[in-house]
Amino acid sequence: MNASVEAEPYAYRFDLATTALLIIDMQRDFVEPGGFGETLGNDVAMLRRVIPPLREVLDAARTHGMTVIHTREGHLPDLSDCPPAKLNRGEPSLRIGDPGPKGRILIRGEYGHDIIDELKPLPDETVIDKPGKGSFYATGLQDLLTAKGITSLVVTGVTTEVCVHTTVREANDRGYECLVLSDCVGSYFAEFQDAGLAMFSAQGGIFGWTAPAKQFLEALR
Ligand code: TIU
Repeated sequence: MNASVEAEPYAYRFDLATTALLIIDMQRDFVEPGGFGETLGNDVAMLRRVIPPLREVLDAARTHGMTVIHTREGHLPDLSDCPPAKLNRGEPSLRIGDPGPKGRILIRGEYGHDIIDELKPLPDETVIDKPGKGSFYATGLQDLLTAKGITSLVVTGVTTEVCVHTTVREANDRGYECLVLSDCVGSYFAEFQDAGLAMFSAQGGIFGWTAPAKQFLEALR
């Protein structure tokens, strides 16, 4: 099925068969109180507002049989995949790997590292574990997309200017057509949300397109 979304800077056209919904890092550590995001000094309420529209988009994607891919940022229990530069940056109250209220912070297998219940992956949906901000760095994402014939990505998740931006930039350089759903991505900072969104579609779509969830849902009807 071919569809067209009213978007910035112009219509985003895609084929459902070659498009994946990418949900970035909707993990308890980022969006629930007591996790990594809060230990960095952030207000998680800023991110929780994306949950309802994202849930609607996920339901629609599942109904239409779209490929759905979730990512999680995190590290091995021995931290061998976490560079000291990341571990020590910012002198946080709790470091990656420290025991926190949701288990060891940002460690694979811990409760806080997993995806929130509202967006829990189904058994047939891929979950990509990534050590960095980008979803392509040190993961099997590109091989997976190639194997599935995916050329377009509808991108959602957190945070807009960090993992979402890094991923879209990586994807853009690899030739993927990215649509970022503006109310399904969130930042701890209102000004970064606005600027981050504007950056995607500026200059004729330098990194891709943006549109609110309702325009994407409309296109699927
Ligand atoms: N701190 C922040 O804004 N983000 C991250 O650390 N990771 C993601 O964006 N997933």
